[in-house]
Amino acid sequence: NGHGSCILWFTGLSGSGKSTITNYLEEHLFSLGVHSVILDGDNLRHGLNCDLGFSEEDRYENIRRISEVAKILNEIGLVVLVATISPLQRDRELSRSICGHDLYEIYVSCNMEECVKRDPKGLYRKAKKGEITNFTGIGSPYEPPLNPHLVLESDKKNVKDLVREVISFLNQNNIE
Ligand code: GGZ
Repeated sequence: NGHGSCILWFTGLSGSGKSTITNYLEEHLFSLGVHSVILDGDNLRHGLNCDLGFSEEDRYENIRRISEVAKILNEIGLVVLVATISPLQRDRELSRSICGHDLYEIYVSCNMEECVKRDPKGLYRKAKKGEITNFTGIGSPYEPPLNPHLVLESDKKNVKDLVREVISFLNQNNIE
């Protein structure tokens, strides 16, 4: 697009830190005078995507809708921060084909053990007891991105450092 604003697409396991990172990043960008908007998979599932579950088809539709919204918001000049598990390569390719070259894929990498330890909503516990059947990483696959623009090691670094890494990535690539 003509104004150089981007879509930052954060993918990673539940509990990897996508929401925390995007929230800090939004604040940080605001302090730099850059307006951004967060599209958080978990939040959107209460409204726009409240008819969708976690089957492969529903996740696909979830990603498709989020991509279309991201594209519209980006076209009006906002930096868009997408935080969604988006576990499948195929679905992330779809978002790329909808959003085009303004989309940057950021892999929030966190080992499973750490995610299970954090378990902020007790979902891993439920999944292990069989109360949630298709939980990502337990009964449902997560395919790590093969060629992400940026990897954030959230099991090794704190949120502030990770946000700094995103900002310097944007600066290095002249992205706003
Ligand atoms: C994965 C699930 C599931 C299952 C409920 N699998 O960590 P959270 O709680 O706050 O965020 C997760 C959110 C995942 O929504 P996404 O839209 O990001 O998923 S996807 O991109 O795969 O469509 C998790 C909660 O919903 N949650 N059940 N079975 N996550």
